[in-house]
Amino acid sequence: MPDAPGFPALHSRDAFDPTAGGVGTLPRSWARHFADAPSRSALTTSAGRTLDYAALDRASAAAAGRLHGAGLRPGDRILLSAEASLDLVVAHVACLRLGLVVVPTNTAYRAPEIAHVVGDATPRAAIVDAAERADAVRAADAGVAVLEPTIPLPDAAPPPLDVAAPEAPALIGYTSGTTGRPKGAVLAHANLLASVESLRVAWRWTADDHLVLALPLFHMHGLGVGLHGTLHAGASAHLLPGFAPAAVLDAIAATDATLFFGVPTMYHRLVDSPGADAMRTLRLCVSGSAPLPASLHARFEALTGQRILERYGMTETVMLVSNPVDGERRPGTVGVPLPGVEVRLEGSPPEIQVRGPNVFAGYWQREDANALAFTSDGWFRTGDLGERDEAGYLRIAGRAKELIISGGYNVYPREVEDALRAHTAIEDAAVVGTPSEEWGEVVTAYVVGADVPPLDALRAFLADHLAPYKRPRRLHVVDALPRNALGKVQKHLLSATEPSEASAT
Ligand code: MCA
Ligand code: AMP
Repeated sequence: MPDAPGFPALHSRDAFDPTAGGVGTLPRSWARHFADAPSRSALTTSAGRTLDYAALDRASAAAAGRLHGAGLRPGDRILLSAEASLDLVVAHVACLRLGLVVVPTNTAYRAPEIAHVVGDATPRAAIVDAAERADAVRAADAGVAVLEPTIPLPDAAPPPLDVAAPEAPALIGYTSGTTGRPKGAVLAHANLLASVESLRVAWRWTADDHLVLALPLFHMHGLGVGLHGTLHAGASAHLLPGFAPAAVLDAIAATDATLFFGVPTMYHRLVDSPGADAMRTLRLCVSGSAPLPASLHARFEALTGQRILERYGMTETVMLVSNPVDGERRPGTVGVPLPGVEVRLEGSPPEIQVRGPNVFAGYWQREDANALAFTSDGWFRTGDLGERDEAGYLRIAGRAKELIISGGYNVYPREVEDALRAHTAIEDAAVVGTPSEEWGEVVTAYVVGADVPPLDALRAFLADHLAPYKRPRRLHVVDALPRNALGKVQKHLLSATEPSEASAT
């Protein structure tokens, strides 16, 4: 009997149990590997650093002791905003083992974006790897203890670790969902565990796997799938501080890697890179966070022999739906629900609604948003539109929510419009996503005003307000925005007039 009625049962159902055999939380899952496989490699870097499970246990326990000695207690929020590194991983593992609630925060954020997260999540501490972001945290709240990823605090004996309850909050991921300022999706320990257990089963992730991890560790893809999945499977990952095709290909060749996870923009850059054939040796290449064009799927297969496995997820739910490892992978679809996940298509046009042990319980202190995010019978409304293809696979047919996905990063038009309207020359602004081969979509602004500065000057103006990936890459000055009788901008009319990519700035 399939988990998700209406979808073919394609994933392995090998012993799927959302509690992973009763362990209940990620820290308790990791503790099994600390005890059973101490000398197995957990993390490697291109600088030649490695951490086995025993070293990860020792280093994270020591870091947890220092954080506890400084007064941090279970349930306290701690903002983490740093480039991927062994120190960051140790800090993250320490926080979860201690029962702190991690608030991963994009390193590209500017001061106002950081101030919003600090003001909303009210962290007691922050782990940050750049002076500018440290200053932004302190400016937002002088009471936050700001630390480097090495956590340079006096040593102290840790309290009992790995004792957080499955229902206790583990992570707050900021995401806008539908509209407005980013909201914090509160993921419980049980949600994080259920999702990686489901992936372990469906993707046949074992201790023999070695992942090349070039995704940032401040979003669910790199953190909740790449890092958590690796450590849950007792496997290993090669950490890269950022994405560069040559570094990824070198790491694959040098480390006997078996897995690579990326966003479509990464695959787009890899197919254009010399030596991409090195990916041929991998067991599995996974794509997600944004739609993978079927043409890119085909080009990648021709070059590397790999049929990319596309999957679909959200910050609020971690992973939901995936193409199968063993069965047919269908380009242009995201596959079928993962073990334990239920998916239904409701309304017209049909919205994807989900339920399962991986799905969060609600947004941080946002009862108003929670009332809209869940149906009266308890399903989470993704805001994505879906349909089944002829083989029963789920295809994402569009979005009911206003969201632009550029290079796998989400951009909420409203945030960009507000920042643009703060410019004295701009009377009105509307922001939409327009197609791009490299980025999937690019942020495109339509503005009204007599003396609107050129795009470069506008981007420079926005630099104080918005992360670089949110700043428009295309600009159109128009006489007026198309509005309906209620005064609402008809954005579909704007994107329909977008000139071809060649004419873009
Ligand atoms: C960087 N820039 C971008 C983006 N990334 N602009 C638009 N969209 C982007 N995604 C800016 C840079 O700041 C720089 O701006 C200019 O573009 C050129 O940078 P470049 O060096 O080419 O970019 P990069 O640093 O190589 O980054 C490209 C990237 C990166 C590696 C594709 O965007 C990335 O890591 N994306 C992954 C995002 C991710 O992890 N998403 C998962 C969300 P300037 O010229 O002004 O300096 S989690 C999620 O969605 C759910 C759970 C799911 O399903 O996974
Ligand atoms: P986030 O809020 O950053 O977690 O982004 C989640 C959103 O990314 C989803 O609601 C989808 O709109 C989108 N997304 C994730 N994976 C895919 C995919 N494979 N294809 C299309 N959209 C995706």
